[in-house]
Amino acid sequence: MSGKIIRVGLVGCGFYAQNHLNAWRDLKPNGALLSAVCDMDPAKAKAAGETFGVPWFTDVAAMLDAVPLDAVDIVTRQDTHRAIAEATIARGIATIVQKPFAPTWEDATAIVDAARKAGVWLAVHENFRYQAPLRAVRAVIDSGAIGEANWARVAFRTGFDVYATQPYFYEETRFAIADVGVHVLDVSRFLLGDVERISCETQQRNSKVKGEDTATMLLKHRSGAVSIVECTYEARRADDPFPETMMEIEGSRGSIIVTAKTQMKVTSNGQATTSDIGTPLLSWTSHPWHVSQEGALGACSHFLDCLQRGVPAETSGEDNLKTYALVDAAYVAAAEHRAVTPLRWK
Ligand code: 89Y
Repeated sequence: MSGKIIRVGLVGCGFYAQNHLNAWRDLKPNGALLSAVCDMDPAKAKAAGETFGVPWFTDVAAMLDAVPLDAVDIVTRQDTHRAIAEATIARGIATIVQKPFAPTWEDATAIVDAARKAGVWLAVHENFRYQAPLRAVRAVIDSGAIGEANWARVAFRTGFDVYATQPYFYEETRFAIADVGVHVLDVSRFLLGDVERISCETQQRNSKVKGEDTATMLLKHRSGAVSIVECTYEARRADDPFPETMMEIEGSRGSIIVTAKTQMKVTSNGQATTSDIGTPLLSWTSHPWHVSQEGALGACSHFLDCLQRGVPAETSGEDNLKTYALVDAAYVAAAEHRAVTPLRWK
Protein backbone atom coordinates (compact mmCIF):
# COMPACT_ATOMS: atom_id res chain seq x y z
CA MET A 1 0.00 0.00 0.00
CA SER A 2 1.45 3.36 -1.03
CA GLY A 3 0.30 6.81 0.09
CA LYS A 4 -1.91 7.95 2.95
CA ILE A 5 -5.05 5.84 3.37
CA ILE A 6 -8.23 7.60 2.22
CA ARG A 7 -11.44 5.97 3.43
CA VAL A 8 -14.07 6.39 0.72
CA GLY A 9 -17.87 6.14 1.03
CA LEU A 10 -19.92 6.00 -2.15
CA VAL A 11 -23.52 7.18 -2.54
CA GLY A 12 -25.62 5.96 -5.47
CA CYS A 13 -24.95 2.40 -6.64
CA GLY A 14 -26.61 2.54 -10.06
CA PHE A 15 -25.41 1.94 -13.62
CA TYR A 16 -22.41 4.29 -13.90
CA ALA A 17 -21.46 4.00 -10.21
CA GLN A 18 -20.24 0.45 -10.90
CA ASN A 19 -17.28 2.04 -12.68
CA HIS A 20 -16.48 4.21 -9.67
CA LEU A 21 -16.76 1.18 -7.36
CA ASN A 22 -14.38 -0.84 -9.53
CA ALA A 23 -12.03 2.13 -9.77
CA TRP A 24 -11.86 2.61 -5.99
CA ARG A 25 -11.23 -1.11 -5.56
CA ASP A 26 -8.42 -1.02 -8.14
CA LEU A 27 -6.89 1.94 -6.29
CA LYS A 28 -6.60 0.03 -3.00
CA PRO A 29 -2.84 -0.55 -3.49
CA ASN A 30 -2.49 3.24 -3.86
CA GLY A 31 -4.28 3.92 -0.55
CA ALA A 32 -8.00 4.11 -1.42
CA LEU A 33 -10.07 2.17 1.08
CA LEU A 34 -13.66 1.76 -0.08
CA SER A 35 -15.41 1.66 3.30
CA ALA A 36 -19.17 1.93 2.79
CA VAL A 37 -21.80 2.24 0.08
CA CYS A 38 -25.27 3.73 0.10
CA ASP A 39 -28.29 3.70 -2.21
CA MET A 40 -31.91 4.43 -1.38
CA ASP A 41 -32.80 1.24 -3.27
CA PRO A 42 -31.90 -1.54 -0.78
CA ALA A 43 -31.34 -4.08 -3.58
CA LYS A 44 -28.71 -1.87 -5.25
CA ALA A 45 -27.04 -0.98 -1.95
CA LYS A 46 -26.91 -4.62 -0.84
CA ALA A 47 -25.57 -5.83 -4.20
CA ALA A 48 -22.78 -3.24 -4.15
CA GLY A 49 -21.99 -3.88 -0.47
CA GLU A 50 -21.73 -7.62 -1.04
CA THR A 51 -19.77 -7.37 -4.28
CA PHE A 52 -17.23 -4.96 -2.85
CA GLY A 53 -17.19 -6.40 0.70
CA VAL A 54 -18.23 -3.24 2.58
CA PRO A 55 -21.18 -2.27 4.82
CA TRP A 56 -24.19 -0.92 2.90
CA PHE A 57 -26.79 1.67 3.81
CA THR A 58 -29.99 3.14 2.39
CA ASP A 59 -29.63 6.48 4.18
CA VAL A 60 -26.70 8.86 3.76
CA ALA A 61 -26.81 10.25 7.33
CA ALA A 62 -26.85 6.71 8.72
CA MET A 63 -23.74 5.87 6.67
CA LEU A 64 -21.96 9.04 7.79
CA ASP A 65 -22.89 8.35 11.45
CA ALA A 66 -21.71 4.75 11.34
CA VAL A 67 -18.54 4.78 9.25
CA PRO A 68 -15.55 7.14 9.59
CA LEU A 69 -14.82 8.49 6.10
CA ASP A 70 -12.26 10.81 4.58
CA ALA A 71 -14.08 11.25 1.28
CA VAL A 72 -17.54 10.65 -0.15
CA ASP A 73 -18.12 10.00 -3.85
CA ILE A 74 -21.65 11.10 -4.80
CA VAL A 75 -22.79 9.18 -7.88
CA THR A 76 -26.52 9.85 -7.68
CA ARG A 77 -28.68 11.76 -10.17
CA GLN A 78 -27.97 15.49 -10.20
CA ASP A 79 -31.18 16.59 -8.45
CA THR A 80 -29.91 15.00 -5.21
CA HIS A 81 -26.33 16.34 -5.36
CA ARG A 82 -26.84 19.54 -3.36
CA ALA A 83 -28.52 17.94 -0.35
CA ILE A 84 -26.00 15.10 -0.13
CA ALA A 85 -22.98 17.37 -0.72
CA GLU A 86 -24.18 19.82 1.92
CA ALA A 87 -24.43 16.92 4.39
CA THR A 88 -20.92 15.65 3.69
CA ILE A 89 -19.41 19.15 3.63
CA ALA A 90 -21.11 19.99 6.95
CA ARG A 91 -19.21 17.05 8.44
CA GLY A 92 -15.93 18.24 6.96
CA ILE A 93 -15.66 15.25 4.60
CA ALA A 94 -13.93 15.72 1.23
CA THR A 95 -16.62 15.51 -1.42
CA ILE A 96 -16.66 14.31 -5.03
CA VAL A 97 -19.78 15.07 -7.06
CA GLN A 98 -20.63 13.24 -10.28
CA LYS A 99 -21.20 15.33 -13.40
CA PRO A 100 -23.46 17.10 -14.23
CA PHE A 101 -22.62 19.04 -11.07
CA ALA A 102 -26.20 20.13 -10.30
CA PRO A 103 -29.47 20.94 -12.09
CA THR A 104 -29.02 24.72 -11.75
CA TRP A 105 -26.25 27.31 -11.45
CA GLU A 106 -27.69 28.27 -8.06
CA ASP A 107 -27.29 24.70 -6.76
CA ALA A 108 -23.77 24.32 -8.19
CA THR A 109 -22.58 27.61 -6.70
CA ALA A 110 -24.25 26.79 -3.36
CA ILE A 111 -22.21 23.57 -3.15
CA VAL A 112 -18.99 25.42 -4.04
CA ASP A 113 -19.74 28.19 -1.52
CA ALA A 114 -20.49 25.67 1.23
CA ALA A 115 -17.17 23.89 0.60
CA ARG A 116 -15.23 27.16 0.43
CA LYS A 117 -16.71 28.42 3.72
CA ALA A 118 -16.10 25.11 5.47
CA GLY A 119 -12.60 24.72 3.98
CA VAL A 120 -13.59 21.33 2.58
CA TRP A 121 -11.97 19.78 -0.51
CA LEU A 122 -14.50 19.49 -3.36
CA ALA A 123 -14.16 17.98 -6.82
CA VAL A 124 -16.47 17.21 -9.72
CA HIS A 125 -16.17 13.81 -11.35
CA GLU A 126 -15.83 15.30 -14.86
CA ASN A 127 -14.04 12.31 -16.33
CA PHE A 128 -13.45 12.88 -20.08
CA ARG A 129 -10.28 14.92 -19.58
CA TYR A 130 -8.84 12.05 -17.50
CA GLN A 131 -9.24 9.50 -20.32
CA ALA A 132 -5.92 8.17 -21.66
CA PRO A 133 -6.48 9.56 -25.21
CA LEU A 134 -7.12 13.06 -23.82
CA ARG A 135 -3.99 12.89 -21.68
CA ALA A 136 -2.00 11.76 -24.73
CA VAL A 137 -3.28 14.71 -26.79
CA ARG A 138 -2.52 17.15 -23.96
CA ALA A 139 1.01 15.72 -23.72
CA VAL A 140 1.60 16.38 -27.43
CA ILE A 141 0.40 19.99 -27.05
CA ASP A 142 2.62 20.42 -23.96
CA SER A 143 5.61 19.01 -25.85
CA GLY A 144 5.40 21.95 -28.27
CA ALA A 145 5.23 19.60 -31.28
CA ILE A 146 2.36 21.50 -32.91
CA GLY A 147 3.45 24.96 -31.75
CA GLU A 148 0.74 27.16 -30.28
CA ALA A 149 -2.62 25.36 -30.44
CA ASN A 150 -5.00 27.91 -31.94
CA TRP A 151 -7.92 25.99 -33.49
CA ALA A 152 -9.79 22.79 -32.57
CA ARG A 153 -12.80 20.71 -33.35
CA VAL A 154 -14.01 18.51 -30.49
CA ALA A 155 -16.82 16.15 -31.43
CA PHE A 156 -18.94 13.57 -29.63
CA ARG A 157 -21.19 12.17 -32.36
CA THR A 158 -23.03 8.89 -31.87
CA GLY A 159 -26.22 6.99 -32.52
CA PHE A 160 -25.46 4.41 -29.82
CA ASP A 161 -28.56 3.50 -27.79
CA VAL A 162 -27.73 5.51 -24.68
CA TYR A 163 -31.40 5.37 -23.67
CA ALA A 164 -31.09 1.65 -22.86
CA THR A 165 -28.90 2.31 -19.83
CA GLN A 166 -29.97 5.92 -19.14
CA PRO A 167 -33.76 5.95 -19.82
CA TYR A 168 -34.19 9.24 -17.92
CA PHE A 169 -32.67 10.94 -20.98
CA TYR A 170 -36.12 10.89 -22.62
CA GLU A 171 -37.43 13.29 -19.99
CA GLU A 172 -34.53 15.76 -19.72
CA THR A 173 -35.51 19.21 -21.00
CA ARG A 174 -31.82 20.23 -20.95
CA PHE A 175 -30.47 17.07 -22.52
CA ALA A 176 -27.44 16.67 -24.80
CA ILE A 177 -25.49 19.78 -23.78
CA ALA A 178 -26.11 19.19 -20.07
CA ASP A 179 -25.31 15.48 -20.28
CA VAL A 180 -22.43 15.08 -22.72
CA GLY A 181 -21.89 18.59 -24.09
CA VAL A 182 -20.60 19.40 -20.62
CA HIS A 183 -17.80 16.86 -21.20
CA VAL A 184 -16.75 18.15 -24.61
CA LEU A 185 -16.97 21.77 -23.46
CA ASP A 186 -14.67 20.82 -20.59
CA VAL A 187 -12.34 19.11 -23.10
CA SER A 188 -12.15 22.30 -25.15
CA ARG A 189 -11.19 24.22 -21.98
CA PHE A 190 -8.64 21.51 -21.20
CA LEU A 191 -7.07 21.83 -24.66
CA LEU A 192 -7.33 25.55 -25.42
CA GLY A 193 -8.05 27.28 -22.10
CA ASP A 194 -10.89 29.42 -20.83
CA VAL A 195 -13.58 30.83 -23.05
CA GLU A 196 -14.49 34.41 -23.92
CA ARG A 197 -17.75 33.76 -25.75
CA ILE A 198 -19.87 30.96 -27.13
CA SER A 199 -22.63 30.61 -29.69
CA CYS A 200 -24.75 27.54 -30.20
CA GLU A 201 -27.38 25.94 -32.42
CA THR A 202 -29.46 23.13 -30.96
CA GLN A 203 -31.61 20.52 -32.72
CA GLN A 204 -34.10 17.92 -31.58
CA ARG A 205 -33.75 15.25 -34.24
CA ASN A 206 -35.38 12.42 -32.25
CA SER A 207 -39.06 13.15 -31.61
CA LYS A 208 -39.11 10.84 -28.57
CA VAL A 209 -36.90 13.11 -26.42
CA LYS A 210 -38.03 16.30 -24.72
CA GLY A 211 -34.81 18.28 -24.94
CA GLU A 212 -32.14 18.92 -27.57
CA ASP A 213 -30.26 15.83 -28.75
CA THR A 214 -27.78 17.75 -30.92
CA ALA A 215 -25.72 20.88 -30.36
CA THR A 216 -23.17 22.66 -32.53
CA MET A 217 -21.18 25.27 -30.61
CA LEU A 218 -18.59 27.85 -31.61
CA LEU A 219 -16.17 29.07 -28.92
CA LYS A 220 -13.73 31.96 -28.85
CA HIS A 221 -11.07 31.23 -26.24
CA ARG A 222 -9.31 33.93 -24.23
CA SER A 223 -6.01 33.00 -25.91
CA GLY A 224 -7.57 33.94 -29.25
CA ALA A 225 -7.99 30.28 -30.24
CA VAL A 226 -11.29 29.15 -31.74
CA SER A 227 -13.01 25.80 -31.32
CA ILE A 228 -16.06 24.03 -32.68
CA VAL A 229 -17.62 21.77 -30.08
CA GLU A 230 -20.25 19.27 -31.16
CA CYS A 231 -22.41 16.69 -29.49
CA THR A 232 -25.21 14.51 -30.77
CA TYR A 233 -27.01 11.28 -29.96
CA GLU A 234 -28.49 11.17 -33.49
CA ALA A 235 -25.51 10.50 -35.77
CA ARG A 236 -26.14 7.45 -37.96
CA ARG A 237 -22.66 6.22 -38.85
CA ALA A 238 -21.15 2.83 -39.54
CA ASP A 239 -18.45 1.97 -36.98
CA ASP A 240 -20.05 4.25 -34.40
CA PRO A 241 -17.24 5.62 -32.22
CA PHE A 242 -19.27 5.74 -28.95
CA PRO A 243 -18.14 6.87 -26.41
CA GLU A 244 -14.94 8.26 -27.94
CA THR A 245 -14.29 11.96 -28.57
CA MET A 246 -13.04 12.84 -32.04
CA MET A 247 -10.58 15.73 -32.12
CA GLU A 248 -8.73 17.92 -34.59
CA ILE A 249 -6.32 20.44 -33.12
CA GLU A 250 -4.26 22.78 -35.24
CA GLY A 251 -1.28 24.79 -34.10
CA SER A 252 1.31 27.10 -35.59
CA ARG A 253 3.67 24.21 -36.45
CA GLY A 254 1.44 21.17 -36.83
CA SER A 255 -1.75 19.36 -35.95
CA ILE A 256 -3.26 16.47 -33.99
CA ILE A 257 -6.08 14.41 -35.45
CA VAL A 258 -7.78 11.78 -33.28
CA THR A 259 -10.05 9.37 -35.13
CA ALA A 260 -12.14 6.37 -34.06
CA LYS A 261 -10.47 3.48 -32.23
CA THR A 262 -8.16 5.94 -30.48
CA GLN A 263 -5.91 6.60 -33.48
CA MET A 264 -3.83 9.79 -33.23
CA LYS A 265 -2.00 11.36 -36.14
CA VAL A 266 0.44 14.10 -35.19
CA THR A 267 1.93 16.38 -37.80
CA SER A 268 4.91 18.35 -36.57
CA ASN A 269 6.98 20.56 -38.89
CA GLY A 270 5.68 18.62 -41.89
CA GLN A 271 6.43 15.13 -40.49
CA ALA A 272 3.48 12.87 -39.61
CA THR A 273 3.37 10.03 -37.07
CA THR A 274 0.43 7.82 -36.15
CA SER A 275 -0.10 6.02 -32.85
CA ASP A 276 -2.76 4.15 -30.93
CA ILE A 277 -3.52 6.15 -27.79
CA GLY A 278 -5.96 3.66 -26.28
CA THR A 279 -5.24 1.39 -23.34
CA PRO A 280 -5.87 -2.36 -22.92
CA LEU A 281 -9.13 -3.60 -21.36
CA LEU A 282 -9.17 -4.05 -17.59
CA SER A 283 -10.85 -7.01 -15.87
CA TRP A 284 -14.03 -4.92 -15.36
CA THR A 285 -14.11 -2.85 -18.56
CA SER A 286 -15.66 -3.84 -21.86
CA HIS A 287 -16.23 -2.51 -25.37
CA PRO A 288 -17.52 0.03 -26.18
CA TRP A 289 -17.66 1.60 -22.72
CA HIS A 290 -14.00 1.01 -21.86
CA VAL A 291 -12.81 4.49 -22.91
CA SER A 292 -15.31 6.08 -20.54
CA GLN A 293 -14.75 3.47 -17.80
CA GLU A 294 -11.04 4.07 -17.89
CA GLY A 295 -11.74 7.82 -17.65
CA ALA A 296 -13.58 7.12 -14.40
CA LEU A 297 -10.53 5.26 -13.11
CA GLY A 298 -8.28 8.14 -14.23
CA ALA A 299 -10.51 10.63 -12.41
CA CYS A 300 -10.62 8.61 -9.17
CA SER A 301 -6.86 8.08 -9.34
CA HIS A 302 -6.30 11.84 -9.73
CA PHE A 303 -8.68 12.61 -6.84
CA LEU A 304 -6.93 10.10 -4.58
CA ASP A 305 -3.54 11.57 -5.39
CA CYS A 306 -4.78 15.14 -4.73
CA LEU A 307 -6.42 14.12 -1.45
CA GLN A 308 -3.24 12.43 -0.30
CA ARG A 309 -1.16 15.48 -1.22
CA GLY A 310 -3.73 17.96 0.11
CA VAL A 311 -4.03 19.88 -3.17
CA PRO A 312 -7.11 20.86 -5.23
CA ALA A 313 -8.21 18.61 -8.09
CA GLU A 314 -7.93 19.83 -11.68
CA THR A 315 -11.70 19.55 -11.80
CA SER A 316 -12.26 21.18 -8.42
CA GLY A 317 -15.72 22.57 -7.69
CA GLU A 318 -14.41 26.07 -8.46
CA ASP A 319 -12.88 24.99 -11.76
CA ASN A 320 -15.95 23.06 -12.83
CA LEU A 321 -18.14 26.14 -12.42
CA LYS A 322 -16.33 27.51 -15.47
CA THR A 323 -17.44 24.49 -17.49
CA TYR A 324 -20.92 24.69 -15.96
CA ALA A 325 -21.14 28.39 -16.92
CA LEU A 326 -20.38 27.39 -20.52
CA VAL A 327 -23.26 24.91 -20.50
CA ASP A 328 -25.64 27.62 -19.25
CA ALA A 329 -24.22 30.11 -21.75
CA ALA A 330 -24.73 27.60 -24.60
CA TYR A 331 -28.42 27.29 -23.74
CA VAL A 332 -28.80 31.09 -23.60
CA ALA A 333 -26.91 31.45 -26.89
CA ALA A 334 -29.20 28.90 -28.57
CA ALA A 335 -32.38 30.45 -27.20
CA GLU A 336 -31.41 34.06 -27.97
CA HIS A 337 -29.54 33.43 -31.26
CA ARG A 338 -26.43 35.28 -30.19
CA ALA A 339 -22.92 34.79 -28.89
CA VAL A 340 -22.84 34.82 -25.08
CA THR A 341 -20.03 35.67 -22.68
CA PRO A 342 -20.10 33.35 -19.68
CA LEU A 343 -20.32 36.53 -17.55
CA ARG A 344 -20.25 34.92 -14.17
CA TRP A 345 -16.69 33.76 -14.83
CA LYS A 346 -15.12 36.87 -16.29
O1 89Y B 1 -24.04 10.29 -19.81
C1 89Y B 1 -22.96 10.22 -20.73
C2 89Y B 1 -21.65 10.49 -20.18
O2 89Y B 1 -21.44 11.21 -19.26
O3 89Y B 1 -20.71 9.79 -20.87
C3 89Y B 1 -21.30 8.86 -21.72
C4 89Y B 1 -22.79 8.86 -21.33
O4 89Y B 1 -23.04 7.86 -20.36
C5 89Y B 1 -23.69 8.61 -22.50
O5 89Y B 1 -23.30 9.43 -23.55
